[in-house]
Amino acid sequence: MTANTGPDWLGAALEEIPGVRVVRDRDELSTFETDWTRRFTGVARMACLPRDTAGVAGVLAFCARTSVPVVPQGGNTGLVGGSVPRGGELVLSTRGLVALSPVDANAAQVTAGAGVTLERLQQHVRAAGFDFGVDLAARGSATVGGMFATNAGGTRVLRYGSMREQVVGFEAVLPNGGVVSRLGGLPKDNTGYDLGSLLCGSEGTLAVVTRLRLRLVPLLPARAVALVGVVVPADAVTLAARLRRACPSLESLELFHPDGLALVRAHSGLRPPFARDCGAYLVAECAARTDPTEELATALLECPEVVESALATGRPEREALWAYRERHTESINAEGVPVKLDVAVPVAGVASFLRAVRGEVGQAAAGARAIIFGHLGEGNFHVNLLGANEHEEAATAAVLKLVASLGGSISSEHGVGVAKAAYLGLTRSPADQAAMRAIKAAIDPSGIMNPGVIFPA
Ligand code: FAD
Ligand code: 2HG
Ligand code: ZN
Repeated sequence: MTANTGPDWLGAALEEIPGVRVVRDRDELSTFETDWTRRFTGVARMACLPRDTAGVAGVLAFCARTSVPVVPQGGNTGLVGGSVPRGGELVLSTRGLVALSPVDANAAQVTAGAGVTLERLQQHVRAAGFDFGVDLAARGSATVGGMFATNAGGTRVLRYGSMREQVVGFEAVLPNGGVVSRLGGLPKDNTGYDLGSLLCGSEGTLAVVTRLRLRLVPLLPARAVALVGVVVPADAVTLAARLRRACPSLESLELFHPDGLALVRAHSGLRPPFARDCGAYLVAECAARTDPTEELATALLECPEVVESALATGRPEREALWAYRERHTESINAEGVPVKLDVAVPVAGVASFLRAVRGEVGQAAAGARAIIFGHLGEGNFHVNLLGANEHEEAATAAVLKLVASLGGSISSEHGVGVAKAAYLGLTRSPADQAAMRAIKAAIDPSGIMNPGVIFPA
């Protein structure tokens, strides 16, 4: 391989690795340098796109030998700044790893390259009569590798769990170039440490995942969606608990507030869902082999918290109701560059959290707007702050401390990235952090993998 000399020694060396495309052009590089929110941006030294596992191994082995820091990147839809360079790293894009095996119908599994988008995976497995257990609005760009690396959640966790629960095997390249492959699809395999579980949620700080063996779920053809208005957010919490008990086919329970609805409407032109305004809104989706509309409608009839409701069974009508919830992220982005906080509290603390959080933001950052929505089923809320200006850090600290005081999580489904690294100590003890750092040092001794992510630089 090319000697470590000359101005372009890195690019020249990477280009010698079969199947690796190197990007040096500044215009093309800029597409790898800024995150989806526009909050996180940095200059990449260059980018490379391997087309197979051997290519990834060649790149990582060379970078470890020459101490070149690497930022793995999938669809670049991550919301915590972990997928873009901070300054001078090599971006290793997985977009070339797009192989997709035929669906193994007997095992209800499929093997997907890390760069396969969620949408492509969904189309592929649905054509074979299966479905994938995780769904999220960034499906057109988010890759399965990125979803694994962040242990993505989304709108179906209530029924199927997060990304970790969908993975029966993985292939990954360690920073020394070693390839770990456990793609046999064995639902039971207790041979030593569960490295896949460790890599899931490691945000590119330990390895580059190259392929995943994924568990599939039945494709449920009959669906019903309800959009419900309630008087106060606490009513949505009670209502959610009732629906969980009453509807065995329940798949999603999502929450949003009137300020978020107004923002979505302003940016999308959608009509108001109801004639009168409500204090909070809940989206509930049921899915089954036979039509679950009656199950959902009957359950709602028995819930005194419901003041407004709309029910949809056909796909376009269901999508129209979901749009009020799913279009929050893009509408917030259209308004400005938000501070994104992705937190969770135990079910018992949800009502207290929703009562207190706006007050905390108001005290820390007068005039800031807090748009709060999310996955009520898991107590997972997205607190998006607009207009916090010079008080962004104070408002972030106030919300995360509130979450910690309620026994919650400061990073529920998006990851720590660089955005939350400074706050790790709020919910992870010194012993816990020391164990995580020891793992990082053992697997990535030269510290080339996504430096600054999870652990402060
Ligand atoms: P990237 O953004 O490219 O990377 C994310 C992290 O993973 C980075 O740290 C990166 O270094 C690392 N990484 C990426 N690929 C690999 C790999 N192959 N090996 C090792 N490390 C890797 N998230 C949710 O959990 N639930 C939601 O409901 C949800 N909805 C969203 C809606 C919108 C509109 C948007 C923009 C984002 C949403 N997200 C959601 C966040 C985002 O889509 C997820 O975090 C997703 O998992 C990121 O996938 P990606 O391919 O874009 O990864
Ligand atoms: C969602 O649930 C995503 O829609 C994005 O996790 C959340 O924009 C956000 O803060
Ligand atoms: Zn979410």
